[in-house]
Amino acid sequence: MRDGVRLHTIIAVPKGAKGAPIILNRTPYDAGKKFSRLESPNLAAVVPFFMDTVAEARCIIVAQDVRGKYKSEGNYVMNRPPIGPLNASDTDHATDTFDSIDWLVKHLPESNGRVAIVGGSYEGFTALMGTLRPHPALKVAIAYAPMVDGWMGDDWFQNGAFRQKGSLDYIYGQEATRDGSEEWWSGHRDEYAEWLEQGSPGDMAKAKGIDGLGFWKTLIAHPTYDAFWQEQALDRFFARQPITVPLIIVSGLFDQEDIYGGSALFRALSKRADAAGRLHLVLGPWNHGGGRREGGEIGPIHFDGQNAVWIRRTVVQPFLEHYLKDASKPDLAPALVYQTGTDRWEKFQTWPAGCVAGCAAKTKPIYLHAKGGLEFEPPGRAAATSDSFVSDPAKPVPYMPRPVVSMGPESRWGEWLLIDQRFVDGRPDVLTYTTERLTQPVTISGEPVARLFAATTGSDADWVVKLIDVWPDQDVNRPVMGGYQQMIAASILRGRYREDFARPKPIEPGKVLEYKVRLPHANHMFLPGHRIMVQIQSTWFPLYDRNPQTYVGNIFFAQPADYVAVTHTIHHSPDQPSAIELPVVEGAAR
Ligand code: PG9
Repeated sequence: MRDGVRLHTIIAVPKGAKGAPIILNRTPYDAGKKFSRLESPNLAAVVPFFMDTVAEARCIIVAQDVRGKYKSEGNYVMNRPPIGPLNASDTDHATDTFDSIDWLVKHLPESNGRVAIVGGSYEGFTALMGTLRPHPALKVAIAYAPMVDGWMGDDWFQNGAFRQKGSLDYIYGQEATRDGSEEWWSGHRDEYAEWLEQGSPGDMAKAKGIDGLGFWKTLIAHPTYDAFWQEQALDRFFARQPITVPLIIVSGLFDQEDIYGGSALFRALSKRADAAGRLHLVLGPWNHGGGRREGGEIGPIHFDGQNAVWIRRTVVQPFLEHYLKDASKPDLAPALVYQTGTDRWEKFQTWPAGCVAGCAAKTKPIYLHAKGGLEFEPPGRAAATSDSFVSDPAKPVPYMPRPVVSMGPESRWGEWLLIDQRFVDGRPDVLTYTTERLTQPVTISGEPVARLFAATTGSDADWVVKLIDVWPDQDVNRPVMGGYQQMIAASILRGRYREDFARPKPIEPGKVLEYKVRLPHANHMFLPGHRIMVQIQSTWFPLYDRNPQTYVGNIFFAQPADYVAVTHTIHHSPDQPSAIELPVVEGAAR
């Protein structure tokens, strides 16, 4: 690199290759592992799934350890920010990509001098960073489920709630050693029990000895959406840059790690003139990594065939071939989004507030009613105009059925967003609102937004909102789906940020306040015979840290006495009509 640091780079050149494009992947997860999916002489079998088509196309495949990881030299910085206010050095992923490409095109006579950068998640982040001040040989980028904003919804936080399980163990594995040889350990099968014993995230960090690690210290110094997060949010950052490299973003509707970034980046850039024909979004029925494998199912939920393989062959590969080999330009819609419920792909000119030709997507509130009702009509004068529940941090609502296992062979981490929600339905601290059986389909396309009128006897609170498709009581084709409560979109908001993500404020006990909870994007048809359901709760444990419900300066260090059981109240009256604004598509064909 320009500062003399050497990056470990593995180059796979197909035998006899001539005039071959270069596919570059820059990883914090061991470049060596990129060539060991299977033990095979067939390159397409050896490389990761998402490299199958480019391997079959006999491209040169290059994997590189990012600075400071595995066999690369230099110091490691988690998600190293671009050179600027957050990075005073003269190197970042952009310069390291530029220098690496410069070396590759000058030293690989088998190449045609054209490069694509491709990667997923963190590697999607490094791929996007590679398009900043790009080398002229970089012709195209593919970012699968890129991490874009770590506070709004990718990896570390979601609307201010800390995604503790998944972050602390990740930081430990990523930062404790250069070669990832130190793994998170646990004396519990049930993560729910382990984290409940520990108390706050700060207690867990101390117990595991990670309180000295760099990124942990960074996290606890930036619990709010301050300049540290805003400056490096790639949707905000790239909105201030020209679109220099044609890009396809391939993200998942049920991505439990980076559900926010792909759509957010597309939304930030897609209306610009320099995006036309050069920026595309694919949103598929995938969990984290599903778009980089086959894509067929998540747990018991089945989707249409090997849809991820189909996307790579019919969308990604032609896009790459156009820019790498002068093949004809594929006719791609700006956004290609899978419609769940009907299992078909839809082409959109804009996203979100998506709408295929000839219809109008508009938000249509669906209101909470007394007695657990849910209707498109606002609530009238009813006997009960609110529902209350005791939120007890000592008995938090699990985010998956216990024993909660998110690592190892029993892990349900990849499917938890689509687990049947009946495991919490009926809990006294989970409010459930349901429509009658639908007689007509209801189609939503875009971003649902919940508006809750809520009060608490505490001085802080989290609000979890889950939009659910309830299957008919009996499914004749797949009995396991009878009555299934399938989450379509769900999110959490830390109540202290209700007015300003950067400026937390205590909640005045007993005061009814309005909370806006933006849910992940959805493209779904609720079919006749199904019901629409909304569940509201205040913990999602141990994935998210518990809100002590006493307002404290930094929840990372809440003390045992701060955790108090309080009563939350959700209002559904004509004056305080809690509802979810659904992006309903009128006139959508079944
Ligand atoms: N979601 C993982 C990650 C991305 C960025 C930062 C931290 C973690 C990943 O799969 O890479």
